[in-house]
Amino acid sequence: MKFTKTAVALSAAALVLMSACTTPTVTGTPAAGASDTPGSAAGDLKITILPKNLGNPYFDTSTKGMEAAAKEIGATTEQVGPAEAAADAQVQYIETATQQKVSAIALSANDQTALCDSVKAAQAAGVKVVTFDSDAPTCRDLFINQATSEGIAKVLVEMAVDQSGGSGEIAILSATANATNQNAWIDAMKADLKANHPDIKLVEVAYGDDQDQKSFDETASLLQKHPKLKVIVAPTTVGIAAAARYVSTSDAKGKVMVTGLGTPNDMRAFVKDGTVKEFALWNPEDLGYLTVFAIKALADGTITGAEGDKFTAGKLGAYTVGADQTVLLGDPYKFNADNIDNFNF
Ligand code: RAM
Repeated sequence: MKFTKTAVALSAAALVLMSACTTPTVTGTPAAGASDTPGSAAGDLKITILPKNLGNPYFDTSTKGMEAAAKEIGATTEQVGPAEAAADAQVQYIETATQQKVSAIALSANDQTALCDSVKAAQAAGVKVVTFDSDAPTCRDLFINQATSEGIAKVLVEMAVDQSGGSGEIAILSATANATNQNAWIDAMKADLKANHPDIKLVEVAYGDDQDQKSFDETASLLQKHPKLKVIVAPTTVGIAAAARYVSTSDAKGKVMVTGLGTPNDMRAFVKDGTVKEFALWNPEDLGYLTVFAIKALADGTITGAEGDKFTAGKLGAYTVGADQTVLLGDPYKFNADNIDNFNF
């Protein structure tokens, strides 16, 4: 399986990813073949990486994959971004990248549509805009999707069903209220619950805004408001870690299970102490790596974004563009006490 092989192979280097920065910063790989016009040859390829927020280990890991791919193909990357996940805070970075005439922006969008004016201005200036992780479907050139919304929702619901015993109250602790990715996953979860699990009641969707403290406080509030709660599902790496930390030292430990999408390194202690039975994710490093190879293919004309277009993404192998200019990384993967020590990211 692509995910497993790669994740294990990457394990040696991954602990360095856990360092966090709290203020907007710029990081990057050294310039290769500098040019001040948008380039198409790999040597001219300049990529601005714009995650939802900085200081989030998930994006530290996807950026690491982008930098590795950029090094392989001789492209240049620069990571910029806001400290807090908000669409308006991302606009200025898109505008700056446009003025700098970079070749492409790799964007995890904090809102489906709010970034589209600045995205369209970037495109008009010759900049390719490729979303990864969280989409802006009406304006980007290509979306690199970690897994289908239905696939992610199915795994989240399966874990909630298993950990609740198939009935009773569950709550969702999400990221920001406008996040394209979490909202798509939550909609698909609601449909799955309604169709297949009528005995499970989703009592609340709370928003921790991908901030540790807010997610921690929202967890306390969910537990207080819903004394019969059985499972908190947090489809965000920031939210699940904060929820598990709160529950692990509260009376709810052992009564309310925490699950969702997390990184193995964030969740390891909570799996070992029994707060978390099982959670899921894909490999964010692979997502970043694939994104840069897709950008290269778009920039050099190997693909246009049309369904059926094919390109090769280095060590990950061959990919085909699907419907709606989307490239799919693969399926989510479940982590539990039996396998978590095989992963280090
Ligand atoms: C957080 C972000 C990101 C999401 C992961 C699961 O890091 O919200 O967009 O994909 O969680």
